[in-house]
Amino acid sequence: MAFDYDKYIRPGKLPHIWCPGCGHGIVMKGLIRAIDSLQLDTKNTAIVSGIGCASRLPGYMDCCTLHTAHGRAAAFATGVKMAKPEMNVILVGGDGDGTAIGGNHFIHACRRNIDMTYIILNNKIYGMTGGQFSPATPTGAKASTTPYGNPDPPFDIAKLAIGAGATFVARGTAYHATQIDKLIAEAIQHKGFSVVEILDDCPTTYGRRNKFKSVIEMMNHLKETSVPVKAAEKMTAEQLQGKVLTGVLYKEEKPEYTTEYAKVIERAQAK
Ligand SMILES: Cc1ncc(C[n+]2csc(CCOP(=O)(O)OP(=O)(O)O)c2C)c(N)n1
Ligand code: SF4
Ligand SMILES: [Mg+2]
Repeated sequence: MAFDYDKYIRPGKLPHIWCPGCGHGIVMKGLIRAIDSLQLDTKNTAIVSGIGCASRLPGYMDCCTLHTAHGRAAAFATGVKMAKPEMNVILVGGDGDGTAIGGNHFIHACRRNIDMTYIILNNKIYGMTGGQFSPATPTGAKASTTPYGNPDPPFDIAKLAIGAGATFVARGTAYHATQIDKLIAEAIQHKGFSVVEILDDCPTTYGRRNKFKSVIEMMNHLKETSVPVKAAEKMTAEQLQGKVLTGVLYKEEKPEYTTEYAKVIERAQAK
């Protein structure tokens, strides 16, 4: 029997705003399958976003949702988790929202190791506002603000998360759609701050400027440039040139923030 996505979608919120060929819908379906596989109670699951095409995702989902200010999803989500530690808290947003205007909130959420899952939809561009370059735009790529090629080096978002202290970091792609739910489900089950970067596509503002002739070409690019971590172990540095690793990239157990904060309250009340 076909999977029933409709039971997680808010009736009346469709059609969605995404362009034909946009990868964001693929990620949303992965998130829905992850929530379903873990049998999360949607009334006890908060999905929080900032601003951008990616950040419109929670609005379609029949969960407890917050569409907040640009770059501030981590701040609002932290408030939700601190007030209701028993809730499942999932953040969704784009590369621009999470690593440009929201970069500060992102690194500090990683550092605190608060038990939430941040799904970053990295299409390497500010899609919603017409294709300005983001901190994830590759060097040399064309954006509306870099018509002669981007001079900046991009962030490796997964490495940034690991460096800032996230205790579970994974990466997938919109091409490998059937792996997205598994990565997200593992991240949600991890006790601590988990980041799942999904490389996806924006054919409208990135693809057209960067000579991708079709969405299929963009999807094939995601396929050809990604290598699962296990396969990478058997490859030489030369073979890995220009490739990105996918799968679970990092995992460790560390004290979780809301649990530690409860101990602080206990100590204060014992005085
Ligand atoms: C304070 C503020 N600054 C700028 C904007 C304009 N703005 C809206 S979305 C966006 C970028 C979104 O890019 P990204 O997070 O990568 O999402 P995408 O649209 O690519 O999915 C910007 C700059 C805004 N809404 N608020
Ligand atoms: S502009 Fe880009 S990111 Fe936004 S909906 Fe269209 S394809 Fe998706
Ligand atoms: Mg983007």
